Amino acid sequence: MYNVAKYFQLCADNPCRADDSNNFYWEGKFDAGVMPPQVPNDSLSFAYIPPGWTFQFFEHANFGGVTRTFGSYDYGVNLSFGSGFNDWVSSFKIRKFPSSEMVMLCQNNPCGTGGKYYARVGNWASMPVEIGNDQLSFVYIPAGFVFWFFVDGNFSGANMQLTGPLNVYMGGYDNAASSFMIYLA
Ligand SMILES: [Ca+2]
Ligand SMILES: [Ca+2]
Ligand SMILES: [Ca+2]
Repeated sequence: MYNVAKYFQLCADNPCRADDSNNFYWEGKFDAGVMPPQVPNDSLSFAYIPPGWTFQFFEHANFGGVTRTFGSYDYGVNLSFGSGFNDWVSSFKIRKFPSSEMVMLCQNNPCGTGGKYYARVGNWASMPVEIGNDQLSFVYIPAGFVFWFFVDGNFSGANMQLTGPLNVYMGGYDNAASSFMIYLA
């Protein structure tokens, strides 16, 4: 058993098998275009993500199809796969947070007068209340972060991926964003 908090643990069963026969352990950056033998294609049911790291998983091999990203800068994340994602993952990427910086979203441009929201990594199917739907006007994206926004909710409609470091005036997409994802480049 690798009961060490710094290792990723990916399990084909949830809860993970106590004898580790179907568990995969990993430390460090990793691009897995196909699943490891311990956790075959479309079998992943649980992931432990150590603090300071992110886990981005994909519907198809070689980083294709629908994707989501989870992880925290500050604490480990126990991720039980459900709601359509159980026994579904076919490839993944592991990334280390480049810094403690966060993506800053602003309701107004300039930022000072309206709502602000700070985010590191994750999947926002609708906009945080601090910003509101169709009100995003400015984003600061630190180096290493990718901000992917959509003009409709639940990650649909016209969309754009922006890689930091970047200060973004939303331009033609001012007051248009309705959902977004943040992952690490
Ligand atoms: Ca499974
Ligand atoms: Ca799949
Ligand atoms: Ca606005």
